[in-house]
Amino acid sequence: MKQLIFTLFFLITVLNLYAQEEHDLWLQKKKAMPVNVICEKKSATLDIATQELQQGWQGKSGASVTLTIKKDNAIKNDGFRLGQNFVQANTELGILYGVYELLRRQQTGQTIKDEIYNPSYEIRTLNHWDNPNGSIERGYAGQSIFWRKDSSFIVTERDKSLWQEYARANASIGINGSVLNNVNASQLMLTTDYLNRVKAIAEIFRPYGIKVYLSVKFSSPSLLGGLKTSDPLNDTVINWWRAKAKEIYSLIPDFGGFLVKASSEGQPGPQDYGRTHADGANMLADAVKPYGGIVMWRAFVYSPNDKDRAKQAYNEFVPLDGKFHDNVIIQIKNGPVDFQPREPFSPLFGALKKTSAMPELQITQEYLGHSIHLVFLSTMWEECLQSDTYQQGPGSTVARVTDGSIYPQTHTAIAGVANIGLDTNWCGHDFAQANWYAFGRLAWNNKLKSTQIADEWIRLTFYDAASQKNKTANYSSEWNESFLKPVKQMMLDSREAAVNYMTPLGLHHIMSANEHYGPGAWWAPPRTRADWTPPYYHQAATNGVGFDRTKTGSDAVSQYHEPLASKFNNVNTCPEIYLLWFHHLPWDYKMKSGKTLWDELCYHYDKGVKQVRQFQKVWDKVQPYVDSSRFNAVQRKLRSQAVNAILWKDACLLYFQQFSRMPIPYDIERPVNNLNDIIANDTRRRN
Ligand code: GCV
Repeated sequence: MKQLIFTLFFLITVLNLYAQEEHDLWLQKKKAMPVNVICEKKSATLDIATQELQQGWQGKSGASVTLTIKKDNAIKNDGFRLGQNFVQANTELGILYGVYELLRRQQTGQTIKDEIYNPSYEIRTLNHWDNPNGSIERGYAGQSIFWRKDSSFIVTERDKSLWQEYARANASIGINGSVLNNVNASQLMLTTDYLNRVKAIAEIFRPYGIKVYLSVKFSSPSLLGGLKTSDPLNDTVINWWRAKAKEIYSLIPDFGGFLVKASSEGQPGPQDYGRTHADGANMLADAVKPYGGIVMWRAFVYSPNDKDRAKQAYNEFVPLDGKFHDNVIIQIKNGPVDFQPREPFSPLFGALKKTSAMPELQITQEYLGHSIHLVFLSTMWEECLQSDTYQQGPGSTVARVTDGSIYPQTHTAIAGVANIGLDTNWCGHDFAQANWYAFGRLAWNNKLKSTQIADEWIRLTFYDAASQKNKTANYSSEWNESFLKPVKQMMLDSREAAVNYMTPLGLHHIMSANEHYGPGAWWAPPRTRADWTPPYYHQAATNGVGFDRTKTGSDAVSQYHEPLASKFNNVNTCPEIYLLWFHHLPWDYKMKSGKTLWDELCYHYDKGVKQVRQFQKVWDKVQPYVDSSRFNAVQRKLRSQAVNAILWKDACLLYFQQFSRMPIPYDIERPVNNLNDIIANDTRRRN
């Protein structure tokens, strides 16, 4: 009996330890060297900075580190100057960010020289699509860490410690804002119970420099205040929002402001009252202005009336350029449709010249395999941020037209739709943590390369995690060769692999309806909005495939500056990665490779599957360097990913083959699923 109890106790302890590694993200506990921290001032934030140094110092044993707050015009916002033994900043938060950077550089073996680090964006936020009942829209890592189903508003010790861990993780990568609820907002969020919980969250976040924001429902004055209208130009409505802002700021003096999804996908908005987005946004912006708040107004708008959904945000927002108040920022998804595995950048970037614009990226993998597929999204975001809009000639990248480099913006910001939930590992997939990390790093420095981000994340998350390997003298170089190198390559290839097995050559929005996981190119039930069905986007027919957005088609190309408009318009110069986004082409169209379009499509799908099969081999081989808990979890997920990649390939090739009427090249693995079965399963799952 004694033996059994001991064994059980041992097992629980070991399991907990493993779970702890998953839970600790990129902040794995390290054995620290003694360090003497010199800091003249005292505050909650500076105490955290000191404590972090003491718990994580990897420099010379017994070294002294000075933390100094001193005005320096070369340092912007919460930026900092860093040396081997000092951090200097204008603000306390700058000191904290500097400390995290110093520790990161020590832990990842990067050089530390006297250098200034300024953030690319002033506001770096996570958007949580968390509902008041604790569920998360497009969340794949459990329930909300903020809200509970039982509507209990008691703040437990467990809540507090989780929020603190969350705040610390964010601060360590420079994130300084959290929108705590879904953009499909409930008016409930503005009621006293919820606001008091927001206050409690804000108190935990404050020393880590994380401001809280709320998504608001535009019709709240009617729904909550009982007003007859929510017309933004109506005086009683204006006063209702002013009073609400006053109430919020009396509870949370550093409240960040509002995020608004309005007149979009059935959400109420100013257009319901014949008003414009500017009327709506400005009214809310005026309400929070006295307190220094901002409004992030989303440009994710489309209606079934337009022939091309991809054009609509531009059409609605460009005429309003210059009409928004200076504490409004237009939040724009990276692509013109919806967070697809690959889209060209939204033409709104570079079109707005007198209005602050901010990128919205999606960290949660709604269209990229949920928390089942291993897909490192940093390369996708880098591709978007480094895309040239040509707004003011070459070099006007999305990064530069949003961070204030090209024209002054009163506020600069970036948002990432979070993938965080109550799962022990926060993100559902151990590698999805890398996407949270990458978002923060790019928000701080929008010029960072994905290869550096992956390198840092792997070192911080996995070094020392071997449970089966004895540490030898040359363990570090062995680890670099046998773990870091192959795993990094797998991460860097993973997004292109997903594009290959899901939507190659510019295909988009051909996923299964509702849950957006597997393939669904055929889905178009009668009386469904066309722009919610895949055939609207792929336009497959016997004469070819692809959406004609050229000048003779929907003319979406003209929303881009020259020379891009002409480049995309001409089939010979349009990058093949965007080919079927901009062109409808015959199945036997000759590609640059000399293959027909049909064959090329087949080979891309096949390549995607092969890449995932290769990832499985890479992972199996690194087993000696990973703790068994994370090893097994990732191995299982890779198996599911392979099954799903094969399903995507089979479904898309068999479906499109009905139109191409051409054989699948004979050197490609034959489908193992029947199209009818795939469609039947898909339909069954949805019913
Ligand atoms: C929060 C897509 C998603 C929705 C999401 C919407 C948005 O349509 O499927 O879940 O709603 O984008 O970004 O507002």
